[in-house]
Amino acid sequence: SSKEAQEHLGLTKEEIKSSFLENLFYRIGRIPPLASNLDLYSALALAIRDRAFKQFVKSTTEIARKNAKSVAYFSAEYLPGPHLGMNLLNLGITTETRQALEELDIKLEDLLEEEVEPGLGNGGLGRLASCYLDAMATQGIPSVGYGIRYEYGIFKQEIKDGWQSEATDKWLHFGNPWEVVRPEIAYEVKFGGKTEHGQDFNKELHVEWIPDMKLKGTAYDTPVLGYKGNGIIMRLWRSEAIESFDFSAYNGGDYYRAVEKKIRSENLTKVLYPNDENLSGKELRLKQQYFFVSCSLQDILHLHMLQNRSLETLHEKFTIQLNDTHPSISVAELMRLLVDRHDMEWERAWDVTRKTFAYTNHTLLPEALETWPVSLLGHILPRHLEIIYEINSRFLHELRDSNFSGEQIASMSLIDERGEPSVRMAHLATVGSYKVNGVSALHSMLLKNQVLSDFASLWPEKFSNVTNGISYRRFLAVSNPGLSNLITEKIGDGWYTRLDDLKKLENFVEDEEFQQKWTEVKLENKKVLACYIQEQTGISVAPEMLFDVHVKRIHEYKRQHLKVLHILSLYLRIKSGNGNEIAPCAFIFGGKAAPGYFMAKRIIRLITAVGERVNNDPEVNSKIKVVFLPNFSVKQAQKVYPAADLSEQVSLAGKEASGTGNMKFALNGALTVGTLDGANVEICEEVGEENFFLFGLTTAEVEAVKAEGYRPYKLYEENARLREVLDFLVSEELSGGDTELFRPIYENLLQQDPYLLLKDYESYINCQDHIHEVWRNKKEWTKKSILNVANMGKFSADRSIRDYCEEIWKVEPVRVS
Ligand code: 26Y
Repeated sequence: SSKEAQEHLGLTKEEIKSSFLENLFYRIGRIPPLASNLDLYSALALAIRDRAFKQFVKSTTEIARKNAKSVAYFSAEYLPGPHLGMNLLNLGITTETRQALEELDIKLEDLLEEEVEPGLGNGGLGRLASCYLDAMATQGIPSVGYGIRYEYGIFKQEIKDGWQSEATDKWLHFGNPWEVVRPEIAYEVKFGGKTEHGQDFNKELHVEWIPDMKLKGTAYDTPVLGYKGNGIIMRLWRSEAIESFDFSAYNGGDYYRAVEKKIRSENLTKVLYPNDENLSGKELRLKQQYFFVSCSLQDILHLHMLQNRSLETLHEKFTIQLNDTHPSISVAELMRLLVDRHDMEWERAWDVTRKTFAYTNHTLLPEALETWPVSLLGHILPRHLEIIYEINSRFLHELRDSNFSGEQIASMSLIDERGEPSVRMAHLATVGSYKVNGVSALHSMLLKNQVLSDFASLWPEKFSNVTNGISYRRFLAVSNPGLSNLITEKIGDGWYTRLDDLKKLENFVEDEEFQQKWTEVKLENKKVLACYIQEQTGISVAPEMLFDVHVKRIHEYKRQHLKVLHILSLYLRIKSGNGNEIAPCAFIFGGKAAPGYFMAKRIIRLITAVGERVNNDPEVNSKIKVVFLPNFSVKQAQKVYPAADLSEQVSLAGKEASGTGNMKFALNGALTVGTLDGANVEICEEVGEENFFLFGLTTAEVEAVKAEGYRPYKLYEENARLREVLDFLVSEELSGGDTELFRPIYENLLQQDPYLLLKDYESYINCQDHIHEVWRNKKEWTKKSILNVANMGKFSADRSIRDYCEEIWKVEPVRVS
């Protein structure tokens, strides 16, 4: 019976030990003396995965019994990070497992190091999706995370001669103990061909889509545990050929052609696109989006019909959250499934569709708003293009009846007719959803008043904000045990489920013994990171230095190069003998550049060049060090945040939708230097301006500067010290002779400077001088650090998920023990 099966899944030390050994023997085929760390890790992971599935089965049984409303989170990206440590925490068996392994002379920490993380996303958006699965599971929200099982995730970044180079991410190479394949859960997906409009036997109009290619998506499930209780799954689709082998071709003797079809089908989910800004007209990318959306929607309709009689109540049992526009073809696909496959009338279907989807926007950057050329979309998805035109024609009709001008109507249309006609996916998502939200207060305001302002005036109640949040169980409890234990000693462990509890730390801010321990923990974490840096880059940094950290995707709008200008200014100051005020500091960078993003790759080269110069100059290298940590990932991030003193959040105001790294740093006691952008605004509000280093223009000031006609060259001429720094960029000294190396950056800053580095320069440098002053007063710094952590309660993903549940989804938790 299932009860018996689950009795093997106990949580005592003895039970964990015996099932670990069983898994090692029966599933890995090894005994401890002959096993590698990878074997041991795999056996432990399998033992833990079984326990995670047990929680999932319990939760699902209860949800089914109640026929409760569920959330389907649609995301083309996930960045779950390593599973093992989190699952142990969530099952409450970290100590028991450590002891069980110790009795076998195995160190848990060694096994944790073995795990290869699934890099199935680019950055913030993918990581957010994973934080939300964690929070939904914790709160017992009936939910599934749907996505794509990329065989190769985000590329592995290596630094060669100072440049980024990309290698494939073979994350499945040694197998994946966390997933279970479900060959019986598979759906057919069609592409290309044509449509035929005719009448069915009842003389009803009927559309038939005759594709020229079909494949199937198979489900791969990974359990995601909540803290001490519920379990949900992340269901990722892998593309496969419908027949694994083309028998007619094979029998005809053409073995090669028989296999070719299989290979072509499997290509679809082969690799994640490593871009996080524009990706114009990539056919395979559109196919990926449609593929996962179609599988997921078919799965949802199937699950709905198991328990309900009609698809007309779909929106009462499911709500689907679109993580940006990447899954927004869903709107047309659900219409197709309801109208063409399930014979629902257009109006009914449209009503159900608009009550089912909600859309989260993650960017205001015009170049990042997705559009698909009409010709491409019609070629790959002919029926969907017809449906989009039908939705659009009805929508524009509605607008004509309201008081919109012709110009407004053209700008709201789902089709952009200005150049090559293309479909505006954000408009499709907005029209097809019952709610649209941004990801921070500032971003939601700008979304409503600028990017989608006409839609907001048409449907004001449709727009809302849900400020992003993070999994602090991962980014504090698991990754920073030193600080976690210190916090728990003082205020108990209630903060594991109620982050607001951290507020109690304010009572101890003047407690000198506590302050002392606080700095000791940070120093310990810095020693660990210093070792890791040494190992990874060969650069030695002293743990006593101020660790000034800038980790995130490399983008001009995020302004890593503003940080570089600051470093160069310090370098020149030290060289000219004016460096006494500068506290010893290590500048630590990390982040990937999209492989085709010229400027971003130059910026990486610039950082490594500055590093070579600075780190090898005995006149400066006792004062400053510059490190570029290759291959930033969730796993690496968990080593970095706990050791940071200063968090760099320096995007141009109005450009960073939210940021979530900013939250992870502050939660680990780093102080932030930042602009009034994204969630920085709210972090600053929570921790207090006196505990946050603000600089730079506001969004309104940025707009004013641009409206006036910004001329960066003028600033270059006026500010001698800035000029010295910029000229150093193209000096032989920095580039080792190749003065053309950084000229593109130099020219860009002097001619256009689209992200106003020169405008914010003075304010940034002054702010950094102030930071060094505060840093020298250790007690002052420590108090600010404690107050930052104490006021991070708002930024818990648990709170974000509660907001989504209450204001958007109207979904209730279903809890199990
Ligand atoms: C269309 C394709 C090229 C594409 C792929 C990935 C476009 C965008 C992306 C990823 C965007 C992303 O990561 N956005 C970030 O989302 C975070 C979570 O809301 C925000 O905190 C962060 O400010 C935003 O840049």
